[in-house]
Amino acid sequence: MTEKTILRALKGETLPTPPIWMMRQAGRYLPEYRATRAQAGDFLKLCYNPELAAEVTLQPIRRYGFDAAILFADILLLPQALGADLWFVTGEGPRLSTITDMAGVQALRPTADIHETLSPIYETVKILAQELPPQTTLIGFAGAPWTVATYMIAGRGTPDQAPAHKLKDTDRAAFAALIDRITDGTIEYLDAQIRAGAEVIKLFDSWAGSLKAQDFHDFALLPTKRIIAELKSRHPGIPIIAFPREAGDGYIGFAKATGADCVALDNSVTPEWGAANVQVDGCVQGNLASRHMVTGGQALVDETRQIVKAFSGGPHIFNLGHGITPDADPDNVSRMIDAVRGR
Ligand code: 1CP
Repeated sequence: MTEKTILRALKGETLPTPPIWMMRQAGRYLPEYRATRAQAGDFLKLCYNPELAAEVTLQPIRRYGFDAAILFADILLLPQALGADLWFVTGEGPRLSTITDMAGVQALRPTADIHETLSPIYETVKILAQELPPQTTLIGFAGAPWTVATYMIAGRGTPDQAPAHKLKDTDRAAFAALIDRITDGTIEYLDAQIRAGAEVIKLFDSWAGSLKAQDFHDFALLPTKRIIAELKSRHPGIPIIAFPREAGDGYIGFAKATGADCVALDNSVTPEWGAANVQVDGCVQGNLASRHMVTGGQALVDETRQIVKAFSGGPHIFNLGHGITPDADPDNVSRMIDAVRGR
């Protein structure tokens, strides 16, 4: 069998048609997802139910034939496994118990204990490794340490990550200790996902854009580099996609500096800029604005074709610049895929 298209792109091959998947491809815009979530009871029960989590992972593969499936889970399960309380408020989002000082960091559970909480996630990966079509790549993931820390410190999503910046700037030792604990946990969590059958790993640093200069280097770049080095030493050749969202100039050289095989671009940069500044170093992923999945029309087709064209000179995996939103029209996803595949 020829190698899966996503894996070929991640090795640096320029393909005539870019492989495609979509951030949050299993999610609330799909009626079949909403039905399975209702069956599970709530979002966290869905994450920890291997059969149902595998089912929602497979739904967008059945409906659209994406080239990759992403494990259905959440970046906030690791904080929970490290001892944080976690719950989801319907219509609002996640809530966690907060960490505000070194005592809070020291009260976290030992890294080796995370598997007690996370073992159902590895079961989901095992089911998917069995059930996915042979051409579909299975992506495992975690949040990057800075992004996970912003939720563990604030106890919720924040527009400017102010509580995390405050801890970083007023109690650097506690903040750095927290980043280290998350980094250690992330390595073990992803190692277990790979052993269960994940073929690619993606690190989501959704809030990387709020770190500047030295902070970006210390808390976005270095922890990512440590995770990648450790995973690659345990699993030689495992491909890794880094997503330092809204990093701006921080995107330049990020793959080389961290050892990532691919850098995912958000839509604050143009594909032409991405091709000239990031794709020169290897594979890129991205970067259609998710609003086109809501608004559709000719703009969706034109923008999709422009992105495919801009990245056609090198390795590229087509994706959105961020996750698809619950108000998206499932038919617009089909239109995007048709435009990518030249239909
Ligand atoms: O109500 C619901 O059904 C929950 C909505 C939802 C979903 C579908 C959440 C809550 N998480 C998820 C799944 C999820 N989250 C996946 C599964 C795979 C897929 O892509 O289909 C992945 C990869 C994530 C990653 C994730 N969770 C990130 C990083 C990517 C990003 O979007 O920036 C972040 C920041 C989270 C936290 C989170 N989980 C859920 C929400 C609403 C949020 C954001 C909260 C906030 O910042 O306010």
